[in-house]
Amino acid sequence: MKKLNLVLGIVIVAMLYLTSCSNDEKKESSDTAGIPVSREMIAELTSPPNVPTPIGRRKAKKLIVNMEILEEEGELTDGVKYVYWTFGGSVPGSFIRTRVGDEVEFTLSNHPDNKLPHNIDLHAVTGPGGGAESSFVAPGHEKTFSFKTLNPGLYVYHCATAPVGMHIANGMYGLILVEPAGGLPKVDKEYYIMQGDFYTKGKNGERGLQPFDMQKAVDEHADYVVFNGSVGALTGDNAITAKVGETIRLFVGNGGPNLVSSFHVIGEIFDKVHVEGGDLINENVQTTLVPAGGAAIVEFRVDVPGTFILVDHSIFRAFNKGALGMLKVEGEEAKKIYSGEIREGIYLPEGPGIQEMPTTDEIVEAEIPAKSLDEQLEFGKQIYMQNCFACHQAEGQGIPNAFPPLANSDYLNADVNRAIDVVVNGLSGEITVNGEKYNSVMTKQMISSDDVANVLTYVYNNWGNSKKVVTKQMVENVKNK
Ligand code: HEC
Ligand SMILES: [Cu+2]
Repeated sequence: MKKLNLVLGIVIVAMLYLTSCSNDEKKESSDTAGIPVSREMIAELTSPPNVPTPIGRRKAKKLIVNMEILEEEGELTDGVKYVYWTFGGSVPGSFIRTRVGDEVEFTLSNHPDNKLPHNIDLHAVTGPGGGAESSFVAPGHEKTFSFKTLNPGLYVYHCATAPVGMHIANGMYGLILVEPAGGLPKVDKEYYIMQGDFYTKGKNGERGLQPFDMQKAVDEHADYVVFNGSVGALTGDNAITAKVGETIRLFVGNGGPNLVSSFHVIGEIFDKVHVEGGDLINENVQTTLVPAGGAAIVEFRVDVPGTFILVDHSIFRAFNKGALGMLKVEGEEAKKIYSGEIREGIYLPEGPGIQEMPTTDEIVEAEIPAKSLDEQLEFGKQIYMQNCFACHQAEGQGIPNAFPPLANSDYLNADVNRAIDVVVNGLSGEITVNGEKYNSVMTKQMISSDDVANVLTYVYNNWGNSKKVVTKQMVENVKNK
């Protein structure tokens, strides 16, 4: 009888415990908007692979985040220069660490030397565009908006200014962590790693300053796939480190713009993975998927010394395109766990040009030229919507301070050969259109002579322009001059 009472007692206590638990949880997730904030605090921002101090037991605060956008030249790999567009001067951008209930006051400033307008879409924001609509900012200006962190997790942020893919491809992404109340469990080491794919005019390894290649980006033919913005950002002297017996937490993000990452550490098993950066915890995982525009938190204890290689297990990306990092672990060997010899540098990047197969010439499909003015206008409209619309807008009205208008444009109408040249070769430097100054960059448009003729004919015959007809021959003349 006594035994039965005891069992009953335990069952009742357990039931009470379970119900109170689930009530608490509900409170947590539905009431985070109501968490009060006490005082103000300036957020610590860090560049990769470092992360700011854990939130620990601190209360929710008004958290001031000041982030500056910088467009600057960097090195994609030895001898290959690239103009990165960055949040805070690094790729990925500065790591932001918050807790649930924080009221984040976010100021985004666009350095006066920058060429383009930008904005920020934080996946941790509940609100239109994730902040993008409130943060669109021209060079030399700043914008402030605020949001409350409602959901814990690891989130991507990125620029969402048209052409969105181009801004992301140039490095405009990073991570923002929202810790639960009381913080994540303590670990010994934390690091920040983010994958991205890059598209250059030249092949992988071709030296010099390499411009972004829109066509390769559209085709998803990445020349480089890297961790933390460049080949070698996490290898050799840049490797992340730990000691035997330490617990490690990696905040892993993927900026894309295109590729999904199969994140894996050679010689380790993830003890825990916060799947997709959310609450679901999986255990004993070999490889975890990190979607483009997504993240994961992986945790493991290092038990033996050696160099552990971080890869995107889509393996040509690792050994031939750069998606390879290193974790160097020092300490006592643990023969019970691993008895073999430990050699460093078994896995070395192989580089691009080693096992190239002989190629046959690319087959170029014959263009079908437009047979009438109507057809030219129809084809031209399609090209416009695919290639020009993102910047110059649907009615050719442009965007003030950023993209000049094509509607009623005195610059366009004054000189047809100059307009052809702009589309064929791109344009940078100061120009004046309808009395307004623009000093920005238009990338060279990788379209055929027929398409240049069609799109310009479409533009000239719309929105109050001078109704010129541009022929393929005129385009070829400009190309050959
Ligand atoms: C990435 C954004 C972008 C795209 C895409 C783009 N342009 Fe431009 N375009 C610009 C910018 C910026 C300038 C001004 C450059 C400067 O300040 O030197 C410009 C200037 C021009 C001009 C001369 C100025 C004017 O307003 O008349 C023409 C003509 C033009 N673009 C046509 C096109 C056409 C046609 C396409 C599509 C085939 C296109 N552009 C695609 C950004 C873009
Ligand atoms: Cu941008």
